[in-house]
Amino acid sequence: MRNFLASARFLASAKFLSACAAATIFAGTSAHADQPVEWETTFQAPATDMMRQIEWFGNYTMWFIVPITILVLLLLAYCIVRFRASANPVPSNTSHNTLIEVIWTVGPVVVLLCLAIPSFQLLTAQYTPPEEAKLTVKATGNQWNWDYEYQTDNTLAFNSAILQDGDRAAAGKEDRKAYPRLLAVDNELVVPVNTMTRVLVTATDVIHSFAMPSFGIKIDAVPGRTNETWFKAEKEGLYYGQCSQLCGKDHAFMPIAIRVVSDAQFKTWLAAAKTNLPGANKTLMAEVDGQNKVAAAGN
Ligand SMILES: [Cu+2]
Repeated sequence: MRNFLASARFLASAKFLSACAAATIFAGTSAHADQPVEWETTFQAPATDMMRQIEWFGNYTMWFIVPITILVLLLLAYCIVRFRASANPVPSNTSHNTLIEVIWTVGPVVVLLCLAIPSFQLLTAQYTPPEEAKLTVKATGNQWNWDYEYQTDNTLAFNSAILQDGDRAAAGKEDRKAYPRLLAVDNELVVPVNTMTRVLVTATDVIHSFAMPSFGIKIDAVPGRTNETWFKAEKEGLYYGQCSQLCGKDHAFMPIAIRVVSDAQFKTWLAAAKTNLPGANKTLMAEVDGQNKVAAAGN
């Protein structure tokens, strides 16, 4: 109870309000796309059409959940009060009522149909890429980092691990808003904007899961098996996800970072990355973070 009161007080406190305000301002001005924010109760902003559909379905479902919960609560309360032993000393012997039985059978069937149809449509859409992929990358989960491989003319492969605090300065990633603790990585997966991207997902040791909330993708990385998912990011920026399958002691420390850039930036980066990955990343960061600073200043 004391904990509850403490959290209630916190919710009402200025600290919480200022945290909300800060989060709103951050979401509003940041050109760094999406990552979790404190006290978040909703999804991250969608960066793909698929995530927009998932978000829609989540909200749609609430239109059934909330009224049903309220109805059941009211019925329970009514029965508890109206038919309590003291007010109702002689209980009814009724055992059947055809009308009520039809209602409580047909009602749930209709509700389930209303949920099942859009749900299956969404599921089908997730497994049906609307067009042929223009870029294929392979993500391999390891305990506890990711290997990325670009299936382009000359294959590009590199490892992506959590950014250690000691390496921030050398990597030029000291801005903790853009490169948050536990989410930032040393080498991001770079992809072009508005490009159909296929992701082949596998693992070397145990089952991991490749998940990117604002893209609406989450798929298991299973050793000896290749799973496939896809996304088409609509907005440039830096997106964060995490391994989403318990995979050992450092499960919480194998983030996924995807940097969505323009087509031209991607081509330049890809060409440079094949010979010098750290150099290519630095050049790209300088360009993108420079643009963001201009955008944040309101120019
Ligand atoms: Cu993992």
